[in-house]
Amino acid sequence: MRVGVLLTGFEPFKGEAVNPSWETCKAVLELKLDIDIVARQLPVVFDEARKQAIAFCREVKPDIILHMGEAGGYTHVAVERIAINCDDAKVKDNKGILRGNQIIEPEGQDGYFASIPVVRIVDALKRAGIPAVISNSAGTYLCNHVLYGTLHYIKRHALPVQAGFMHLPYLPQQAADKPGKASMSLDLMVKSLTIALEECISVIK
Ligand code: PCA
Repeated sequence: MRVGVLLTGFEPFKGEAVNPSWETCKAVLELKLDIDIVARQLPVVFDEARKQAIAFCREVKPDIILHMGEAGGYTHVAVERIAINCDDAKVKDNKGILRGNQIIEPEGQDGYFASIPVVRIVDALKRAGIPAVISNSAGTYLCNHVLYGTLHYIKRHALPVQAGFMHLPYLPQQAADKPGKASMSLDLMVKSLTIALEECISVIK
C-alpha cells in the first residue's frame, strides 16, 4: 500500500523571516521519498488556519497528517500528545487578532489525543541521537488550534487517519541574534520528520 501524507508548516510569525516548520516541509519534498507527500503552508491566523487544514484534509485524503510549527527557544523536537478546546493567545496572530480564553469548537470535546504513535516517534528520535520529548501541551495559540481542529474533524467523521503535531526549535539563523536560545539544523529537523513518518507508517502496515 502506498501511503499518503499531508504535511503542514506555518508561515513566519512574530517578526521572524522564516518558520522552521515550513522550511522542513520544503526540504523533505526535495528528498523524493517513496511516499506520496503533499505539503501545504498554513497562515498564523485563527480560524483561517484551522479551516484551511480541514480543507486540505478533504482534498488530499491522506492516511497521515503531520502538522508542524515553530516553538522558539525549545531545545528539543516536541511531539504533541494532546490538543485542547481553547484559544488563549499572548500575542496577536498575523491578522492582528488577540484571542483570549475562547472555545474553538462549541460541539467539541475538551481535548483530543493525537493519533500518531507519539511514544514510538519520540523513542525512535532519541535512538537516532536527536533531542526529542513528548509534550503534554501544544499551548493555546495557533499550533494547538490547528491540531485541535484536525482531530475534531477526524473524530466527527470517523476517518481512519492518523494526525499529530511536531513542534520544532528555531533554525540556527533565527537563534543567531538571540543569545541563550537553542536551535537545531534544518538537516536534523528533516531527519526528525522522516523518522516520525517511518514510525507512523510502521503502525499502518
Ligand atoms: N508556532 C506557533 C504558531 C505558528 C507556529 O509555527 C504555535 O506554537 O502555536
